[in-house]
Amino acid sequence: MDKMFCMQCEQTAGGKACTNAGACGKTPNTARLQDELTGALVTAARRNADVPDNLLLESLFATLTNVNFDDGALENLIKKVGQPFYDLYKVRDADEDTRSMKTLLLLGVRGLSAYAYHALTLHYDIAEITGFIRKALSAIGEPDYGLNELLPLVMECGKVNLDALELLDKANSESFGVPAPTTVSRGIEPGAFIVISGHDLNDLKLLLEQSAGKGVNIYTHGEMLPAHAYPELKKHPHLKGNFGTAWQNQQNEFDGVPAAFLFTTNCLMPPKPSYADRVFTTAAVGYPGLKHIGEDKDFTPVISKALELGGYSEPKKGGTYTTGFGHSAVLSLADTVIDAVKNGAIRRFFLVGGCDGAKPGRNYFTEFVKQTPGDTIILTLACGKYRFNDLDLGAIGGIPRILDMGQCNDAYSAVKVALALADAFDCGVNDLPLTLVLSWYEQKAVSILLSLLYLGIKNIRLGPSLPSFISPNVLNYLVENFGIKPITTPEADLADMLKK
Ligand code: FSO
Ligand code: SF4
Repeated sequence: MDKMFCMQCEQTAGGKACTNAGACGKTPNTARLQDELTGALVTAARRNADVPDNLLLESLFATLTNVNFDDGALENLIKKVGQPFYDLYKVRDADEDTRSMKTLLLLGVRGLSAYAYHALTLHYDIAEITGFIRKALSAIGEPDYGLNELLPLVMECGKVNLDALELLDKANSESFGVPAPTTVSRGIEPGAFIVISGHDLNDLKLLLEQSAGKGVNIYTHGEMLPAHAYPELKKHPHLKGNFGTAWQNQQNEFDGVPAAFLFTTNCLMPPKPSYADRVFTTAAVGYPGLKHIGEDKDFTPVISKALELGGYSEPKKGGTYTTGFGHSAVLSLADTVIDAVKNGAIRRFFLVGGCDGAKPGRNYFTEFVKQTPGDTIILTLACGKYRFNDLDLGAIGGIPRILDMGQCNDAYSAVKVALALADAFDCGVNDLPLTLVLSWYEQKAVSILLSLLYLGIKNIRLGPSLPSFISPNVLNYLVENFGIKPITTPEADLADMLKK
């Protein structure tokens, strides 16, 4: 009972697996309950048992890194699924490559579930997506499946994840308007305020509506920054700006701040006692002792807490960020971009995106971007952008050199732009002057990587380290078929990329 086995994220202990306690703060009991919940979902899928879509997605979401640490909430989900535990250790007894592929499939499905969950929240039809999730979970429990059966499912996971991202892109822009380039203040005004983190734009919308006229300002944090670009969200005058940076800095950035904090999704870290009394969770997120906002989405306790704390009495100065370069904003510049490529003003695009994390090796991404030559454009998305989105790298013909395309789910925007450029230049995506340099941390990044592989995108650089659940043979397959490479140094990698 005091042992665990979890290797699902990049900060896993010793680069191998967390076996005594999670580096994320997860206890062995929480890890056991998450295994049990996953096992119950596998059994349900194998028996065709009736598990409603919202329960299926919320349960998988609750097993993602930095989402749910609350044993009571996990026990409740297990009870609701109501199926006996399929012992995941059976999967762990399989040969190394089968284990690796089943893990890749499971983690891809977990990431996919998070995106599908957001689309479901906005009432979009996810039946085909959940149909695939059930098929994949059933395959994970299939004792006779080996590489031949699992590889097509892993690729299908990439396809279905792309479908989910496309659906979510449609859901977000139909619900909140088409995102447009927006400058976001990093300063904090005097008075009560709430900081909202995570990826759920609908939670932000509800919070903005419920807090309107109550004397409380709202600031985004981490992956919520791109919310400022959506017309239906930014129309609220009390959505003031962005507080802090990426998720892994929260324990320092929240320390002693007189504001309420709301976590709508990952990435939640164990809160310090100095601010735990003011942190709230909702949806799949949970942590023992923190107040949870239930399905009624009544954010009154969050608003009351912010008013009670009162905020700062003096303004806190800060610079600005620019966000909102989704596919429609970038493609509205298509003619300028195409001309700039043709006349040599733009030599190459780099997509430097993905997750952030605490490892010092992640400075690579800051250094990489700093060293990119002035005739290159950096497309970015997800929380990894905080490594460099405060840099002023200037512009090329009026196009800023750093274009923030949004959250991790906006990877769809990057794909759409890449496909449109390939079309305009009458070539394949792999023939474009485009290199992908991705940072990964957790399972959503795994599902996005699978989508890129499904699209046949080659020569992706991946860092800061390769996933520990990839066996040598599976890695060989990825290297031989997709040319995936680990990052080395910014100097060497840039020299290699610019040779092409
Ligand atoms: Fe980051 Fe966390 Fe969006 Fe992730 S906040 S790390 S890949 O959950 O989802 O980019
Ligand atoms: Fe370790 Fe990551 Fe699992 Fe947490 S989620 S227990 S840090 S591998």
